[in-house]
Amino acid sequence: MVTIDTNRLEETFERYSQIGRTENDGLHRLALTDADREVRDAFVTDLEALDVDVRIDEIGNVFGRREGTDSSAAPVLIGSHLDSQPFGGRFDGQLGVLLALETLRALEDEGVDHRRPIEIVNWTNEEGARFKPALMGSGTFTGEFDVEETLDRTDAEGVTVEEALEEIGYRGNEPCEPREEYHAYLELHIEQGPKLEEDGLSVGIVEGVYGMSWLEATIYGDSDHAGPSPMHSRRDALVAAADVVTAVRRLSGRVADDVVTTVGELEVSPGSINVIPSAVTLTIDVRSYDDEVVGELVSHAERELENACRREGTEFDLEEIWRIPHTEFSETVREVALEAAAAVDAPHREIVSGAGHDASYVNEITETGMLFVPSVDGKTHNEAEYTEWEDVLEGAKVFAETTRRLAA
Ligand code: HGY
Ligand code: MN
Ligand code: MN
Repeated sequence: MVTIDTNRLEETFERYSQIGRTENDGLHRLALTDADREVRDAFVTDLEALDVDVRIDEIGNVFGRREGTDSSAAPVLIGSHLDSQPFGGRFDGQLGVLLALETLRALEDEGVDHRRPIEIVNWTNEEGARFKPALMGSGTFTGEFDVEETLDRTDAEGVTVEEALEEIGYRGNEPCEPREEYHAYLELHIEQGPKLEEDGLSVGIVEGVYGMSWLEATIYGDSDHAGPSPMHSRRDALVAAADVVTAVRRLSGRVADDVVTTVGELEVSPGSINVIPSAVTLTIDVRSYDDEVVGELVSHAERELENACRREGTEFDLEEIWRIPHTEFSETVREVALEAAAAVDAPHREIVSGAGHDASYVNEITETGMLFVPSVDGKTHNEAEYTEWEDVLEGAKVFAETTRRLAA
């Protein structure tokens, strides 16, 4: 077994949580901002203190390598992401990186020999909040996204990923691709849902992740004066958009039981109190464990746009900005995790993830698994996001033991 130093883990978690901390104890640490630079610096410093070989790739993924007794063996990769949502929580992503760091520290303390090298990673821009799409670092590393296209992606201000990486000093020299085969990848993450808490369990062994699609629609109306312009002849882009928002909400519960739909962004132009909106841009996020259902949802969303625009006399254009099929994680890694959870006597169950994770793309290149710990009230992407510390410690024990077994 590997012994977790709970005081050290707590100190490190609190120290990282100060970086980009909001006044309500959440995190505002968008990818490639100054706060992200600061937390990356802390991470690199902690890795160097561990005498771990640090390397940074051309889109800023940060790796650390702890050699095993057989340096020719395929390494085990562990980690998650340090970027956050705007006004997100302290546990989403950060917990997974810090439990991986604590695992390396504990192995070092106890002088535990492991055959395989172990690599730790902080993936660039998992959230897709500032730069779309999500899972940008892992998706580029595994060949899902082209490096040049990733570097050219822009945020709402028109800043490119490349400029932002240069700005914070994390445009590394290493190519953004695997240097060798990995033996396995393991990521611990908060559940971001209510199931583990409802079951009174500390650890989830994740079977897979929903498929999802991100759409961006712009509806075009006609700006006119809020006063004299007759109601019957108006072409109000926001009225059509409002129809679409409620219609998208009604899609959940239709098509399949597990369907979830969200309109998270909506931008009105010109945005003046006495001008009829001429254009509205909105995003649509639809998910299901069944990839065919995700495809049907995209068609339903397009039809809702057509209906709303026919009623209001507006036009629209629609772009799918991201699609990822559902993920089924490796049976082998799940078996090792189940044995580890039993060995450390952590109460656990298998579970499916509605939230996207870097592990979905890493699953394309190596045997991959995930562990969950509970989210209080299922709350997440919210400053109130919280996980009880005893659950963190149960998760840490299972994570460290699973890592040790995979690297044996
Ligand atoms: O969108 C997601 O599920 C993840 O939080 N990026
Ligand atoms: Mn996350
Ligand atoms: Mn997230």
